[in-house]
Amino acid sequence: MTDRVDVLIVGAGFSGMYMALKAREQGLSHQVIEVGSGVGGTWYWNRYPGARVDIQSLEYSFGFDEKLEQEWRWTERYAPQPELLAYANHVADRFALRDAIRFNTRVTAAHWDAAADGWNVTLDSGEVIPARFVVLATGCLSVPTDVTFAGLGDYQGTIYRTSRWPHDGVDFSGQRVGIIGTGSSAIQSIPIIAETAAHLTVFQRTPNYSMPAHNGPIPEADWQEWLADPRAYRARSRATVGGFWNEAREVAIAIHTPPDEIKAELERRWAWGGFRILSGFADQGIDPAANKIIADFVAAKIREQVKDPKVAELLTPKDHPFGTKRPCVDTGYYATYNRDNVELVDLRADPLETFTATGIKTANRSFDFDAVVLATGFDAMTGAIERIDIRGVDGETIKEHWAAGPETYLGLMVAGFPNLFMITGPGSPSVLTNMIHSIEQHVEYVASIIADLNANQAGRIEATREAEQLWTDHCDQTAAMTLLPQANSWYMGANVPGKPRRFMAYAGGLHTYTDICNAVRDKGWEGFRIARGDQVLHDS
Ligand code: NA7
Repeated sequence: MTDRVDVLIVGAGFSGMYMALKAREQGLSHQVIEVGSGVGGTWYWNRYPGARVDIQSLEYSFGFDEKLEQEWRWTERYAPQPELLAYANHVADRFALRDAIRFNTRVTAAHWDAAADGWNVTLDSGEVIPARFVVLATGCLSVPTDVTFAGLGDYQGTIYRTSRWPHDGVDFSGQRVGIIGTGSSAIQSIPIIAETAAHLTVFQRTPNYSMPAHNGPIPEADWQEWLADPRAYRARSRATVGGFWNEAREVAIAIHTPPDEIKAELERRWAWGGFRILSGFADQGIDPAANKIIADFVAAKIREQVKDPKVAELLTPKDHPFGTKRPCVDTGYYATYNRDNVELVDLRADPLETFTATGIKTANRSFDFDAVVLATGFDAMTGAIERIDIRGVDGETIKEHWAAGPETYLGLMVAGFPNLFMITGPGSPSVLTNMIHSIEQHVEYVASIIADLNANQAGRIEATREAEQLWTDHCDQTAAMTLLPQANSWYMGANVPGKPRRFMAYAGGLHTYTDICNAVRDKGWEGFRIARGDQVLHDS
């Protein structure tokens, strides 16, 4: 058995790296275990063409260190994956984090050891590392779904997954390419693949809403506004629902606004680009009538961009309200369907039956491909956590605990699993927000819990079952006030057959969530049980 560490961190993405830094600042021994061969998490794995961030890069960056903030310059409004990965590597180097990270290693199990008030963490090498605290920084979209298509094994061409893209890239020149999926990964990669492939066939099951990024160099005015006072800019962003600056108009109600005013406001936001259109009217996410106004506006924009009205119609979502599946931000997505070498296949009308040796057969047609790209998504939020054999105080696994859907306290802890923290876990608002701001909030909060335990010589903290139930109910009720549960989205677990349906994120916003966390702390860690050996120090 290896020497015990204070904190074992699973994952070396932005969460894991920042957690390691916080552990070091507190003088805690720590070890990061990372299955990839480098840092960066999402940006390490998702190297598909066109991959880029959907939040302005200015804000999609750490705010904990002013020098880091001043020395890093993003080249584009929405940074591409190579630049985001370079940033992750820069953070690792600048804060000398690599020595604490063991790469190419997977955590397979973590079992609670009551006698030691800690965890025995097993690696795929068989090595066991005892740890006082375990922090799961495993990411929300890190495990691809186990999609199985009939005949997949017979296919003689090359299969690529957007989330497991070859590190040296792929040259599609002259190739006949098929792509399955029209989520964010597909919507970002389709325009780029179409530029080089001889022919691209897009297999769409559900159309998605996408807004233009209007990407390019960061406008000077935006830089100046940012540089004038990044602290104030970030504080303003963190005080919003989404954790990014989007000119939210919380008193603007679409159903009480004259149509010409609505149109002018939506046009202005469309011209700015990205997610800004989501925050123009406060009733958009809760009132079907208001939502339809915005959805109709975006549908008209799709029709404007796509020359063939039949294709435009197929690309227009019909089965979910606007914004209830994660909307996409694109560069030239819809216009790509005006190219002669791109075809859209509607899998609802012509279902995919099987892969063949040379391609794909749908009910009505056969297609030959040199390569097929699977942009089929992730076992979101719970996938990475449930794949580790985590056994708590009663020997129950987290997967068993979540049999009816994930239940957590504040998205940070699970009852019966002491000293085990999740960063951006289910029940956190993270996937509905600027991920970096959520990560910073979670990591700083978890670090403050550990510091407080150490200051009081406490050995153990766990969420009470009552607090977990209350938080889970609160998450369910908050989501139910919105239109979000109406979509068959990965937020709902609907993209994974057999996965329990529950809206997995906290829909109350980053600002509200942060206030709740601070109130919990100010009330002496309400909802947590804190103990030293057999002695319970705090129970509420
Ligand atoms: P998404 O958004 O989950 O998209 C996956 C896409 O793949 C979606 O269009 C799915 O259609 C489609 N899909 C999945 N399985 C199948 C099968 N079996 N047949 C046909 N089509 C299928 O994943 P992404 O990687 O694009 O994006 C994930 C997140 O990353 C994104 O939301 C941002 O937060 C960043 P469906 O909609 O299920 O009918």
